[in-house]
Amino acid sequence: MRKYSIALMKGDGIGPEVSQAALAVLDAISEKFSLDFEIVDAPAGDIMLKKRGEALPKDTISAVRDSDACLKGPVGESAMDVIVKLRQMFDLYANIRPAKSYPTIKALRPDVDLVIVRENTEDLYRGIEADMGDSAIAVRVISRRASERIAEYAFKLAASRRKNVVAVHKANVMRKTCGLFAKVSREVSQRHRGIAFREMYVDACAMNLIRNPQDFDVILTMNMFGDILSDEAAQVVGGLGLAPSANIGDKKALFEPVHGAAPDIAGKGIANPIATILSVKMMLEWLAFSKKDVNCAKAAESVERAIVSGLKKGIKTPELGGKSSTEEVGRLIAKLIF
Ligand code: GGG
Repeated sequence: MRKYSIALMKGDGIGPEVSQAALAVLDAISEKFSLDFEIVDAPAGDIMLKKRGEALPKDTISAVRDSDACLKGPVGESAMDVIVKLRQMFDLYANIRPAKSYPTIKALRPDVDLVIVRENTEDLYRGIEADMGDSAIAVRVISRRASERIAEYAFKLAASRRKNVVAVHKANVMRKTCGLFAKVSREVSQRHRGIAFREMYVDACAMNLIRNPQDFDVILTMNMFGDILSDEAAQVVGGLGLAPSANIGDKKALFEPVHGAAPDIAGKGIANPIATILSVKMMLEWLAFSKKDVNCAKAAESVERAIVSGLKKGIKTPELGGKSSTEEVGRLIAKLIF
């Protein structure tokens, strides 16, 4: 039986509830696919800031460093000190955010299947900001190295999908930063002649995600545009409650729902755990690839199968029109794992 150590960061707000539901699914996977997951608590977020004065304590960083993979719930106001810092610390340069239509879910179209590949380590999210008299300024960092490796990631991913990449930028206005990203994307596209490539300004992309979402396969973009477009893409296919993500580096990876801590519904038992459960699926896919573990690949397929089957049975939280609680969705999806 292969054993994996998973650093679990439950996070703030609805984080503990959705994480608990995902753990129920992970337990079922463990049993059905002979996989042993050792869950290591790795607390972080507003809750730790309040308790210990730091949102990302050193022992949590060590737990992430020593783990095979990290599963993270949403954090509240300390996102910059937790997730943005972890991405930079562990060089998790590729933020992968799929948006897919699922049966029985009200979406703009039933045939959306796209992935946003977002550069995850630089841009305005590098956090270089300063007060300047009555103004405040921010520095936007876009490097050739980071642009090239994320573009390579996007083209390689597209090769396993519908072979179509759209690079999203705003190079008509941000000539230097977006200009470099666009130029490097173009250069990388020349190395992948079998993949269709086009460019789109971010404002047009925002519109086309509503107008023709089914036309997108892989969207390649920078950090902040990717953050914004991925919330929009999630809504196109039914909402943030269904949106998972992966933060992938060469050696390490962290998986988390796209959504935030949603303090307004925390503790009510109505948060949708599917985004976190789909993040577990992405974690299993990454373990399958990085550890060459066929059982993890089979387990990943079973998670999506169980979710689809659950949705068809009406296992849904209230925002999707269902009556199930967070705990029920986790428990019932876990029962459908085979
Ligand atoms: N709008 C969804 C949300 O609040 N996501 C959490 C968040 O802001 N994470 C920071 C990031 O992904 O860069």
